[in-house]
Amino acid sequence: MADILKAEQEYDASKIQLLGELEGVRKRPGMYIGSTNGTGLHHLVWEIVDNGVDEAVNGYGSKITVTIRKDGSISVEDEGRGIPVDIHKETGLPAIQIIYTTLHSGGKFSDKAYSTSAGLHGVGATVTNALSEWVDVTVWKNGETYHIRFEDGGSKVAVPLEKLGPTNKHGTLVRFKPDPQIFSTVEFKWDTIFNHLQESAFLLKGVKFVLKDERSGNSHEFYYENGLKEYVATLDQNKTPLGDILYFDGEASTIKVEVAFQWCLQDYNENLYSYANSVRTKDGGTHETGFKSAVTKAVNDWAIGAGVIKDSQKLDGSDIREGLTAVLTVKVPEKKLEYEGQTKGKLGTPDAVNAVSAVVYDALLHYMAEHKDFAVDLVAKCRASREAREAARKAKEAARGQKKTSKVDAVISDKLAAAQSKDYKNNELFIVEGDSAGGSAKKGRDRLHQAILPLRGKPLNTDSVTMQRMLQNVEFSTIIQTIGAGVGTDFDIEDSHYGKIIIMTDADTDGAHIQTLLLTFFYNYMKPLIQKGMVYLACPPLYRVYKKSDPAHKFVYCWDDKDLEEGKKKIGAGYGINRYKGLGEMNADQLASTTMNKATRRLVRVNIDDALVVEKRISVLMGNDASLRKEWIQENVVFNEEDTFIKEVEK
Ligand code: 1YM
Repeated sequence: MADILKAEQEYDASKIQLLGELEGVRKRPGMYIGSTNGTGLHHLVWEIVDNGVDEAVNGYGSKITVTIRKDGSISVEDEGRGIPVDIHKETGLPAIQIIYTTLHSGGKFSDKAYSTSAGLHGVGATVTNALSEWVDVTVWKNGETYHIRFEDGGSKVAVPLEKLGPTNKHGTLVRFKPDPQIFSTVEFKWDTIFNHLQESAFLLKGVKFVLKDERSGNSHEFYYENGLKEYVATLDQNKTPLGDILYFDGEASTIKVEVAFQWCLQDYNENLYSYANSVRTKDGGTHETGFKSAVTKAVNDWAIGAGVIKDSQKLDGSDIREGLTAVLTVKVPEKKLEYEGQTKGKLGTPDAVNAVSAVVYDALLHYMAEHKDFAVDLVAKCRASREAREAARKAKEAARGQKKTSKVDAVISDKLAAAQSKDYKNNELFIVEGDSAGGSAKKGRDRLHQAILPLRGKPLNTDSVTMQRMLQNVEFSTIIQTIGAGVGTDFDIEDSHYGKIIIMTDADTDGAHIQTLLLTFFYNYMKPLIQKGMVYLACPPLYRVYKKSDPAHKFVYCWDDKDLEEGKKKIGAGYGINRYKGLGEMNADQLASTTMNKATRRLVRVNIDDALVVEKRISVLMGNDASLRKEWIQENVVFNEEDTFIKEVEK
């Protein structure tokens, strides 16, 4: 055994090509951190935080502190054992130096059973070093304080490992400054780090995460004694729950399973968030399969056993999962960890199916037997979901039938001006605030590919009504029929008659409110449209600057105050300014050329797929504070590259 270890070590040591590896990371940062924009920048932080989290997961230390510094650096501190500082025999270098300057060094220095960073463990420290101006690492270990400093992407050991004196602390402090030559932005975002740490704290109950921002003086602590249960409570904070949050955990075939879930009324989505070894599995996988089949089987078995439904009336999984919020985590030993596809978004480990269902099935069946009132209500809700789904399917079929009778769209609503093309993917649906702007939009549109649906007044707030109520609402039933792809669990994006849904409102608070109400509808009932980035906000200009001597020919449109300053310069002396307060103030040509024409318009793509962010949005946006609302829309809406304007947004 010892010989094998030694042989492996020698093999590894021979592979160490110190500078080559760091340079490789700098040449192709995207391979390691995905991108060099703000998202990539924050990846550097996650890599270091993950190392501290791994330490905590393995039982060493229960507090992780992240501090955003004024000088553009950031530091991460844990209370674990401290990174090893002993001298590595083959190279004569301290272990910490190897850990920070070579890739693949993780395995050799760690015997972690479960690691956070999905097979990348040990690489993170080196990647962060390679992409930083400098990194300072302080280690408290064996009663001694150690320090080492790297500069220039790790290529220089600016201060070799040194002892700074005795201590009774233990842990690791890593402070680094990202290299502005690598990143398009080096500004750390409070919100981005806040959300990430909150998610980590939910997943790792009992570990305290502290975020401090020395730029603003803000600080925040996350500590969730009940972990996943509090995660679900936060996700459901704006909803009406049916029963309590259930929590089950256990271990089967060496896989540790933890799950919390709750059903809510008036929520027509399935909200399943899964993780494997603390890494989000966006595309699900075997653990989700196990969870779904256990829930379906337990609910049906209870209902049939209790005589609430007959054998022939078995409920579909999708009807049972309507309105279900669940957070599922599995810890899979490294040896068994498998992913499907390229992106590690889908767990492939076959044993996870049975491990999860073994933990969930018995526990849920038992819970239902013990809580009969809840069980009865739940089954009633599932049956109502089935009925609603069948009604929605009929509505969709009716819409399909109308399509065949060619004069379709006139039938849907006399307000809709349909697109002529049947090339649906290239068609755009403009949902327009007000009849007068709707009229201009109809005149100015590209009839082949652009359809216009004017809305009168404020749409219904779909957050606070049942699906039945929503379906009775003329505005929304028209939108559903116009899009033609169903609604709720029955929604099928393949059937959408439009590749882009564009919300066009005035640039004022009423307009922002209408946007929010429409987005709430799309989020609640046609979520795939948002997830696939098919929902947009139109951006009408705020000003038109013209030459007083030739207003019809010499003018520019301006979208914000910076544009306005440039516009004034461009037009020169003798300029006048039109300020557009609403879409209705533009004529058809103006509206078309500024807001609808593909070549000249600006669109923002709505990009909301983080559930925690969405719940925050709902409390902010449905509240009464219009300025918070506006701020949120500005922060969380992405300007789409394809549509000429780029604004990066962190999630
Ligand atoms: C703020 C960052 O890196 N903490 C940390 C890292 C490590 C250890 C302890 C550690 C691990 C082991 C033994 C072991 C290590 N990480 C790596 C690698 N905090 C931070 N605290 N002794 C200490 O796993 O056996 C190697 S050691 F490579 F994964 F980065």
